[in-house]
Amino acid sequence: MFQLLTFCALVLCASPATTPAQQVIQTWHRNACSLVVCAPAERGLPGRDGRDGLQGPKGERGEPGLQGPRGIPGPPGIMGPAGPAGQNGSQGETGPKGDVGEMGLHGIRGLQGPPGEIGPTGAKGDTGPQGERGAIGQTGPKGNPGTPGPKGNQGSVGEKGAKGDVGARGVAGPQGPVGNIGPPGSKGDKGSTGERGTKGDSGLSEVNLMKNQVTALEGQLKALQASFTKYQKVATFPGGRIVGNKVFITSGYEGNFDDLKQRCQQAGGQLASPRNSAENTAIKDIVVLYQKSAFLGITDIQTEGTFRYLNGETIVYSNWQAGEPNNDHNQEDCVEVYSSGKWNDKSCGEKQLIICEF
Ligand code: MAN
Ligand code: CA
Repeated sequence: MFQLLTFCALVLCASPATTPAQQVIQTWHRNACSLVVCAPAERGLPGRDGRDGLQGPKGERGEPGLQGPRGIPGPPGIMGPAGPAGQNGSQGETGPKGDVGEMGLHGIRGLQGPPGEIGPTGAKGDTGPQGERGAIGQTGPKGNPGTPGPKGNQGSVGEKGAKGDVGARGVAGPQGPVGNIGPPGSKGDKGSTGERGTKGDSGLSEVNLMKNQVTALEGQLKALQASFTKYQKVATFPGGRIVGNKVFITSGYEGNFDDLKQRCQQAGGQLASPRNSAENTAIKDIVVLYQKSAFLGITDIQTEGTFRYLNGETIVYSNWQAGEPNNDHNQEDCVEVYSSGKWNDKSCGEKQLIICEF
């Protein structure tokens, strides 16, 4: 088989095939393994229908074809030079308000503000603890002498007797009441610790020690009372009187109201200002002793007809002479005490006896 094919190929390839039809023929011959004449035929036998005809003459030129589709645009040309600047356009109208922007970041904390005003005063505090018991009060003043006994009945007329003896001295009056307990003293500072004492006797108990101390204190107190009484006598001689807690005393000086008032104040007291009959009597006694009327610490300078103490308080006691106060000549604002103890309103410019109270 292989040799046959080789043989056939030698025969057929004498001239190359030039048309599709020739190629078909060559192919067919190879397969059928038959002899084919490849040179052109001249007036030979009629060819087989449809397979062996000659190629016809070239046809006339055809009508021009339809225009083809538009080509792809070419690349842009090179940019020309810049033209002159145009004029500014007129200002446009204000645009609409934009939307609210997003919330910004949290700001930095501000500086501390100034201090506030001072607050109102706080409520009153609780009452403090009760103070310690005060020291025992001073001994009261000596009592007034007792009143003399009633006068006896008149006897029958006898013979003229001899001159009688001098009568016995009257009995001293009873001692006055103990004075009021003084106000509690303020607590003293704690003393420094003393040096250690020598060892005491072992015989006395603590109670006995205290008894001895009390006995010693009683003796000291008795001596103090005696001394105090003596000094009271000295202090009130001759123009002084003691009534309760008050001491009325004169120096014998005489002056107008303002003068006397100032002198009593400088001495740490004030012009005598009786608040009851006992005090008024003590003042009267001094007036009698010095035989000179005295000004009281009472006036109606502030309001005519209304008498007040020097501290402005309206008087709580009075002992006016009948017909007084009369504000004689419309210039009597001060008060004088007569030797009777009665009061009269008097011109403050008059000179009177000074009596101060302490
Ligand atoms: C008389 C009376 C008093 C008056 C004095 C003035 O004694 O009229 O009322 O105060 O004179 O010196
Ligand atoms: Ca008068």
